[in-house]
Amino acid sequence: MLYPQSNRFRQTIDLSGFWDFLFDPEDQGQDRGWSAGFAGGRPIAVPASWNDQFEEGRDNLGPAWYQTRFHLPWGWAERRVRLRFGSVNYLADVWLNDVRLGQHEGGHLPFEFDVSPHLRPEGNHLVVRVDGNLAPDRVPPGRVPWGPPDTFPGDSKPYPDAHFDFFPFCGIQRPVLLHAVPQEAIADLSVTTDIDGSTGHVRVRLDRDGGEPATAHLTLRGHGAEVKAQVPLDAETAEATLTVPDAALWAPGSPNLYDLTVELARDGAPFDAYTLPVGIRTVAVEGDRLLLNGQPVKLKGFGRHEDFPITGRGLLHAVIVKDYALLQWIGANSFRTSHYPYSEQMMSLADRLGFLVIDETPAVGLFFREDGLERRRTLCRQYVQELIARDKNHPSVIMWSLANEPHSMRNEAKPFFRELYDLTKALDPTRPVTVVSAVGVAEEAFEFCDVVCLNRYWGWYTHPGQLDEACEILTGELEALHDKFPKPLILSEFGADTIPGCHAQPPEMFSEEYQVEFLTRYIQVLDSLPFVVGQHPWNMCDFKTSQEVRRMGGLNHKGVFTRDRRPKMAAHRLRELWRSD
Ligand code: BDP
Repeated sequence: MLYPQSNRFRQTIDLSGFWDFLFDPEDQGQDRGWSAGFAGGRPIAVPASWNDQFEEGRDNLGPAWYQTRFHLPWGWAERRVRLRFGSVNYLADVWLNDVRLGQHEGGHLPFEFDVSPHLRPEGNHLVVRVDGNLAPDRVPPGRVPWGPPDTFPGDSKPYPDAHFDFFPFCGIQRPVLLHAVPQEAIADLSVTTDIDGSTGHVRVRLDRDGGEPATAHLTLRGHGAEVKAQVPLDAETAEATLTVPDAALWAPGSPNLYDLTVELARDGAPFDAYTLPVGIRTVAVEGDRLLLNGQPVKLKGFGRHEDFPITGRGLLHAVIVKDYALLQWIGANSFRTSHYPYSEQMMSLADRLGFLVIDETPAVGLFFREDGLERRRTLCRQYVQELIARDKNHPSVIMWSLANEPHSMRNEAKPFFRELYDLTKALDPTRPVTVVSAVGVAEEAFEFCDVVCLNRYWGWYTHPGQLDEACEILTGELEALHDKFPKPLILSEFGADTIPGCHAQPPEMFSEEYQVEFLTRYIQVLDSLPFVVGQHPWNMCDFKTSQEVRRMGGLNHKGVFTRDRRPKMAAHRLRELWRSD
């Protein structure tokens, strides 16, 4: 799925701004004809979560209604026009000029409609109903009936009752774009790269709308090279390989990108073009090593969240820039998109700035009881397909994560993940696949996953304040895990809640000193085990959660930066540790 762009043949406009908004407490909006437009709405910012924009919005998960009006720009009459939503959490129903366009389930992944037949030159009326409610058969789930074995010891019901540890922000959280493309457009490009000595190979698959004879002209430019290929088209798909001698490879520290331009032409007259940044690199697992461009690589970075005051999970370009600046400052080379796909803007900058990304689906808090299992399976399959369609061309994406901390203790979990793993590999055989687990050696999905990702909190939720014991258990456990699954291992979460400004000597829980000690001791263990190829403390920044007794001030305080991105002592410590090697 190509991100919309503007060029000689394409044009994109962003419908961001102030829309009208209304909660629908009785869920009667549709009966009242709101899909054709409603009166009495209040202004709301799009994109942004709605929860922190008004007093009564925070714990209200909808349904709610959005509307906006727009005129078509000059010259769009002959074009095909698509309407694209970057992320609507959770369930979106969309109408244009009172014509129902469709529904999309699942926040964090884009969806679009061909709206050409429904457009008027002026006075178009776009209406969206958004339902952010939590339910056991949604993914991620919520309002899950209480009880073991699907709840971890120590769990208590949060409010709102999410089955995951971050606030269930709702609304239109990423841009809504209108984009005009030619009638016979380039529909998709899929790029994979390979390296042979110093030569790079860029394989391109082209999908297009319409199968009339035409020619595709491909040009790869950058780093002093200009490589061209010409492919006659007589079907809807075509493939070509571009060979780049002395390729400038993509890697953290040298995020070399080429521009691939694909132009379609007939009888010498071009009628569509698209330019995609391409990074030439390989990623592979060999024994218990993770290889980037054939060289062992170790990940240093964080699990994160898209989370910021007022805007919630809404796209904020400045926060993205700031976060990358902090990641660079601290010496990180990677992050995981815990616990859902991040914005396309975040992903493009990862390509540009050279970060390695573990790209995670929205499957967090999965449980495997019968109620709703089939629907959760269908949704997980959909998310894998949508995520790979969206992110397959990013060189920064080095691994797919199918889920975070599924409650894998039931027999149903293993075949569930086997199916998802096989689907992922069929869609993208080039990248390793993982499941981020909290159940250690009991995680049966590790048998077939390419990389073992484990989250651990010894010294926090268990063995509080006892870091000697914590590190002893951790070491033994990681070794046992490696004996059972001799694969690369990433400690994908470890951390301690820390109240900024709280100090204690000797260190004790919640103090900045304890977080420093905790992360330092864990990292010593991880650095001593050669099969550990990644260390991702939890979390980069403090982030908002539902209310519960463990979450003081409505925040998870495991950030090494505060929610407004100020360093705690641990940030300085990590910087010393990570920048010295
Ligand atoms: C892990 C979860 C993460 C939580 C973290 C914590 O993967 O989402 O925020 O624990 O408790 O279990 O801080």
